[in-house]
Amino acid sequence: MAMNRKNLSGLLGAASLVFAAHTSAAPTEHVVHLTAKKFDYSPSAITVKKGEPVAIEIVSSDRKHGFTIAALGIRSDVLPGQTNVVRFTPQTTGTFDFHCDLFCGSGHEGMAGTLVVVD
Ligand SMILES: [Cu+2]
Repeated sequence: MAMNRKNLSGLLGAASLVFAAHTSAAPTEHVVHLTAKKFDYSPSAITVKKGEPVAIEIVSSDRKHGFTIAALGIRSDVLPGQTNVVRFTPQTTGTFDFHCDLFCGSGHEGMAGTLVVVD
């Protein structure tokens, strides 16, 4: 009887391992690399899919910038010397402007790009 219980818990352990492996493989994140510098973003246009989780990894090659997509309520500081990650899952298709919202010099006003969300 004790033997049976041991076998049963071994079986349950194996089952939960399979379950864990399955759930961790779930939604794949679309990673986008974005570089910020005076006074642009590269690339300046990003295309993502509606309903697909996105991680925008932003690196500054000079100074502190900002990154904001006002229409989606998304913003982050972009600090030099680190990867600044913005995560979201777009729920609506369309074209959304993003721009730098931290004054970074005389070209700051034009530091912008577009996020395109497609079906
Ligand atoms: Cu700026």
